[in-house]
Amino acid sequence: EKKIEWWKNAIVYQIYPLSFKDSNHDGIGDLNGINSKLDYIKNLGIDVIWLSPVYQSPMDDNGYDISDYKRINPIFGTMEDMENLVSNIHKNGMKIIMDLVVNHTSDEHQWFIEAKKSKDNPYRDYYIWRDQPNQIQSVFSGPAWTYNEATKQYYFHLFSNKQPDLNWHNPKLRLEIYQMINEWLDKGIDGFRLDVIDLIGKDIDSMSLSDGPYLNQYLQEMHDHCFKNRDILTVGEMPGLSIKRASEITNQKNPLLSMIFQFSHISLDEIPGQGKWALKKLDLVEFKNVFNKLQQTLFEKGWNSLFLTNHDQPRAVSRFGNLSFRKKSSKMLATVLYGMQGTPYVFQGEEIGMTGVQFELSQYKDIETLNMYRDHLQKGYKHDDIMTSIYAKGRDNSRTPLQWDDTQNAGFSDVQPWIDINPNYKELNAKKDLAEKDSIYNYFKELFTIRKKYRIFDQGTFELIYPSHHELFIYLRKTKNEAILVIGSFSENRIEIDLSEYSQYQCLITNETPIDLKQTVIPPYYCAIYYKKEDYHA
Ligand code: TEU
Ligand code: CA
Repeated sequence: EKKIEWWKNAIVYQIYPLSFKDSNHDGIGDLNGINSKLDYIKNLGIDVIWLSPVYQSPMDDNGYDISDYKRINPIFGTMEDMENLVSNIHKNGMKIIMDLVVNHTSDEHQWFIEAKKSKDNPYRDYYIWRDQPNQIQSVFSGPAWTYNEATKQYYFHLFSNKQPDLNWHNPKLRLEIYQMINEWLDKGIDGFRLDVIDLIGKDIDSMSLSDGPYLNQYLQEMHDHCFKNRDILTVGEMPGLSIKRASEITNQKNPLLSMIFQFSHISLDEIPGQGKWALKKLDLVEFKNVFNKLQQTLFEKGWNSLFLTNHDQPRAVSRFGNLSFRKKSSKMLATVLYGMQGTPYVFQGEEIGMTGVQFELSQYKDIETLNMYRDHLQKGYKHDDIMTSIYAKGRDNSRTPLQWDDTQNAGFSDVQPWIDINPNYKELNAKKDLAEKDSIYNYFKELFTIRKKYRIFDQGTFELIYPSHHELFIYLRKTKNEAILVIGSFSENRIEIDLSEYSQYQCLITNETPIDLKQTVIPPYYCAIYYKKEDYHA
């Protein structure tokens, strides 16, 4: 069988360092805290750790506003703590990819401090300046332009006004970025997650932001200067990219990136065109159709990531599962997601079914949430309606500290953390989960073991079964000599369905006692993977 690239069936675990584990009693997660939990991560069956940014930053957007790409933020530790962590991750047979945020810097980056001094400063054109703003709005509410008194021009920032967008049309800037990327790769890290990399080809004046006219040119140049001759994993966060473009960018013949984060499947519970805060009930058939399109379009062409959540999204079980069936639906979501073709991503806490929160407004920390609250209030929205949207889609849902055990502060820290702990930590924590026979962690671990044992997961075809069913997500994957049937129920009711044609398949894993497929009833939030070895047809 042809050898496949290691990152195709590697399991990636995303760590949001602020909220993972505090080791020096300041209530803030840090590098040495991560180091103390490598066994927990390794035992889950993780191959790669994706570390959200730990570079020097004023933390306006929790590190996605970088003021020095070459220094570690002291709140997370020192450069030797970082080098120590990288070497321990490697000693544990795992790899580490870092978060590369190069669409913008912090306004406290030396380049911007220089650029805003005068119009003829050598760094002026590292950023985007105009005499007059256009209509582009910031993702974090308000205009995407801020006036700079000293030089009487506006600068562009798609995110906060402390995150000025870099001017990628400037070849000098691009070369400095490539040099920085190579410095990190030469330190021995194993790749990058590239933050909103779909934006670097933007053309401001034609207001073309995501997937702009220069995207392929700059990605090709970055690939040729940095990634080409290295055995690394690069995953591009590309919220605005179509599935077809995703296939082009990751095309196996000339891949500009190993894979991408595509977002078509996690914008289905918002009113189309009105953004994430305008809530709409998820239609499972739409959800299934998007995954089907992703699987078909990328099959034997490009490569995809498999994720349901991250530090920007709500908790998976709160959004797509059911808290009255928290354990079963956590396992069901993982089974349905990771049974597909692509590289699996687990966000910290997903492996123990952590849930979202419903805080008081004063407890929220995320700039996106706080700006949105003020903006919606000004537009006349009612407090309770705004809070309903924040409970459903606020990023802090996924940023509360990891719940290690039921001691004070959930074992995350021995002092008050930077953000409050989810009040359910006493009954929902890693220690308790691992002690239970129906542990979610141990289910994920078993699922990943199975995923590695059978090649069908990274090579099989994909076909929806009962595609128009509104409560069951069932699909069939096949190679010439194997087949698996993946079943996930999104319903709290028992469902009648005829799957008798698969009654010869054997159950590999399930979230309760396996049902015999001659039966016709699927229990609430049931999930399972059934397997059959096809006798070889010449
Ligand atoms: O997120 C980019 C992005 O698309 C976000 O705007 C996301 O869709 C939104 O926050 C959902 O609510 C990346 C990082 O993941 C995010 O944490 C940063 O805030 C953002 O870029 C700017 O760097
Ligand atoms: Ca700390």
